[in-house]
Amino acid sequence: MLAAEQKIIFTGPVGVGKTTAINSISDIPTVGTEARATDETAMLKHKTTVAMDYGMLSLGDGQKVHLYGTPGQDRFDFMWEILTQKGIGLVLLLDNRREDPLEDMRFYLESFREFISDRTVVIGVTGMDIKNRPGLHSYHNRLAAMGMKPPLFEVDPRQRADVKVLLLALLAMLDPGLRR
Ligand SMILES: Nc1nc2c(ncn2[C@@H]2O[C@H](COP(=O)(O)OP(=O)(O)O)[C@@H](O)[C@H]2O)c(=O)[nH]1
Ligand SMILES: [Mg+2]
Repeated sequence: MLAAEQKIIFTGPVGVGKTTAINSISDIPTVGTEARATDETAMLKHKTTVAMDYGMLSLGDGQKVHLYGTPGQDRFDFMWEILTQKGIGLVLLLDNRREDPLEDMRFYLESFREFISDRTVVIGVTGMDIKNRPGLHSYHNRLAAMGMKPPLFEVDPRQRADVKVLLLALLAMLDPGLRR
C-alpha cells in the first residue's frame, strides 16, 4: 500500500501543458504561484515571472495525491531539486509542437536522472493534435537508445481522462502489489 499522502511532480518545457494538466485533474482550485526573480540577472534585464503549480487529487480510498508543476524556465532549475523532495514520481510532459521534442526528452531525463533512478517516471506527449511528427515510435526508439522503457502516452492536458491515464500508470508502477 502507498502512504495516504503522496506527491507527484509535473515537469517539461514552457508551454507544454503542465498548468493545464494540473487544472484538469485537480479536485481543488489550483494554485499558481507567481514569484518574481530577484537575482542580479533579473534586475539587470527585465523582470521575470515564474509559475509553480499546485493541485490535489483525492483517490477513492482516502489517498491524496499532491500535484506540483515545476517552473519551466531553465534558469529556475535550482527549484527542481527542492520541488522533487519527497516526491514519489515524475510526470514528464513533452511538446510535439516544439523544435526538437526528442532532445527535450533527453534533457529532462538527464536533469532528473537521480530522482528517476530510485523513483519512477511516465511520459506524456502533448500537442500531437497540432503536429503529429515525430511519432511515438521515435520517442520509443530514443528511449531504448537511452536504455529506458517508461510508460509513454499521447496526451491532451485539457482532457482530464488523458491526465488520469498518466497518473494511473505512475501509481500502478509504484504500488508493489501491481508490480510485475
Ligand atoms: N492544441 C493543444 N493545445 C495544448 C495541448 N497541451 C497544452 N495546450 C495549450 O498550450 C498552452 C500552454 O499550456 P500551459 O498549461 O500553460 O503550459 P505550461 O507552461 O507547461 O504550464 C495552453 O493554451 C494549453 O491549452 C495539446 O495537447 N493540444
Ligand atoms: Mg504553467
